[in-house]
Amino acid sequence: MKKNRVCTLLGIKYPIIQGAMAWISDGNLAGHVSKAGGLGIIAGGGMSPELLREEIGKAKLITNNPFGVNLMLMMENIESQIEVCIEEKIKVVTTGAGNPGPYMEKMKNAGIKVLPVVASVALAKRMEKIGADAVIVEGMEAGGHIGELTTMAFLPQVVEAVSIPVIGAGGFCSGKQFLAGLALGAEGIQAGTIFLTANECLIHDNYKEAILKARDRSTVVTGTFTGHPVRVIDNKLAKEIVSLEKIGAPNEKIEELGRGKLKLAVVDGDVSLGSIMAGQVASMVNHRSNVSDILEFLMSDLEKEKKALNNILLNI
Ligand code: TUI
Repeated sequence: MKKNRVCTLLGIKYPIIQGAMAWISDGNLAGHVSKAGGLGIIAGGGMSPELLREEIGKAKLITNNPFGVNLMLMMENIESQIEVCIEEKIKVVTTGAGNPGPYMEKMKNAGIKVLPVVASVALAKRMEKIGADAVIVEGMEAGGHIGELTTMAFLPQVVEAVSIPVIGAGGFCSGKQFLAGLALGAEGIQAGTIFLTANECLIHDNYKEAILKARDRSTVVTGTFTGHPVRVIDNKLAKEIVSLEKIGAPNEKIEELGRGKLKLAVVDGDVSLGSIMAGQVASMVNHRSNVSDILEFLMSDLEKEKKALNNILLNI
């Protein structure tokens, strides 16, 4: 049987990528995910090149397995971040919030596998044309900065449109969802929210408690009107932003209110006035565990659901 293309491409055991989470996925979390057989990703967004190098160093102390770095394309220090990735011989870069076209050749020449997050079928096709190794298709079930389409509708459209491997993101946190992603044509998944309560995830405990307490309708999308939709757990800050949006307050005022608020929740543990970014599956994350247990759970739950689905299919 042919090996899974995502595992072969990335040199990993399980086709599971830990989604980059700004202020959250550091060298420690990424190192442990890669050590356990997935692909850990250090979120470069908001980091200085020096800090990025430091976090890469931490991950290297944890594992010799490959791990990746996520680059947010609107960062002004993007060029120096790419230099750090090249110097540190990073194997995989994922990109978010834009078009990595201008940097593609440089990264490919350095032997980096480039996996852009795409927000449309057109961008996915363009990425394939300019040499992307795979694309990450993120539905709006995801946490943080999101696009407009759902995983269910968007993922199979990209799968039809490109020949490179497609990785599904947004809404993945169990064997059933993993299996559904594979059924839609994904060859791997990216999951972020499921790692928020991992013991190796070094965020403030209040943030973890907010995830553990979350229910099915606990997340809301702020910033729809400013053109920067962000999914967060509903709290005082989210309500303030949404009410400003409803009265048509100027974009600058709304963006100003949101500035620095992710750090406030992640580092200071202010879960009332901070931004608790999380996906819709936050309600399914109900306990704390080690990263390796999370990966083992996803793989064994997938196996269980494969069998259950086989039985269902026999009767239809
Ligand atoms: O980037 C993310 N998720 C994020 S970034 C982040 S940090 C942040 N902090 C405060 C406010 C906003 C963000 C938190 N979560 N996901 C990847 C992603 N990329 N989602 C959507 C896109 C995207 C959007 C447009 C990808 C490409 C794109 O291309 C535009 C074009 O050129 O067509």
